[in-house]
Amino acid sequence: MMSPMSEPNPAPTEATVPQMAIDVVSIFPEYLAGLQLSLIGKAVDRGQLRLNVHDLRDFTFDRHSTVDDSPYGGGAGMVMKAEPWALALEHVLADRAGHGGGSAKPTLIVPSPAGAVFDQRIAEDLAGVDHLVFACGRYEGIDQRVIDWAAEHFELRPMSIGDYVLNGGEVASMVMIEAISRLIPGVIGNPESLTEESHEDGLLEYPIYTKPSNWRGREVPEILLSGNHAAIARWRRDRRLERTAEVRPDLLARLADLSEEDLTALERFESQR
Ligand code: 6GU
Repeated sequence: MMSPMSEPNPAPTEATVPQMAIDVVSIFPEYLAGLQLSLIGKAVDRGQLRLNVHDLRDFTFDRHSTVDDSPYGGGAGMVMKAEPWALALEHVLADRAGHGGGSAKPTLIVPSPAGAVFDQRIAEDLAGVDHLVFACGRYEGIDQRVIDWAAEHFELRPMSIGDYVLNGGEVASMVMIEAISRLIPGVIGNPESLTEESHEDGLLEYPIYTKPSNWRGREVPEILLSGNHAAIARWRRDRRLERTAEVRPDLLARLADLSEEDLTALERFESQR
């Protein structure tokens, strides 16, 4: 299993070429320990993913391992100093060269509420990249000059996970790593469950049920017990349209390819409201 610190992963149990390398730099590397669990940890064990978490304080040389200082121009809070970040990112670049590297620049994701909003389309895009680096800032953010410097060595992607404020980039990075890594072929068990899920085609998922068919007096919708696969597929499509219209009308507005049947179903839901 991955060490939460800067140690490389142990040798994979099977000889596999990693499909992606992920580096995370943080002052709280222990935060990222959760990535060892479940499917992501297994992919690391199988050698499909190379995952290294680095402690930013390993790249400081003063007695207090200082990573922050007060902002020029004044203002509240602290700013992360440029030099530890430059040294950490240079370490990641050198490490990449040691692993044969790719020809393209690695992608540097800087989690920040000021970034573009991460979504399923971006996750799919990033799942095709061979090396992702996450720079988890804390405090008010990172000195802009090291971000500008990094743009010369990395494909820079400032990313937000939504319109709210977190204390740092660690949790946001874990969200993005989970969303991205499960799209890498072979990392998640069942590829069909990838195509049949919310957001994959812009609609929310239909409601699902399992045994018993009567639970505390509540029946499973009868059509699901009918064995009529075409009718079940239509029912599920209708429930997806209904749910999306109800909860996320913004998603429906973006869909161009709704069928005649879909539009009729939507009109029916609309007239019932
Ligand atoms: Cl990526 N980072 C922080 N600190 N706050 C956020 C965020 C990221 N996305 C939304 N809020």
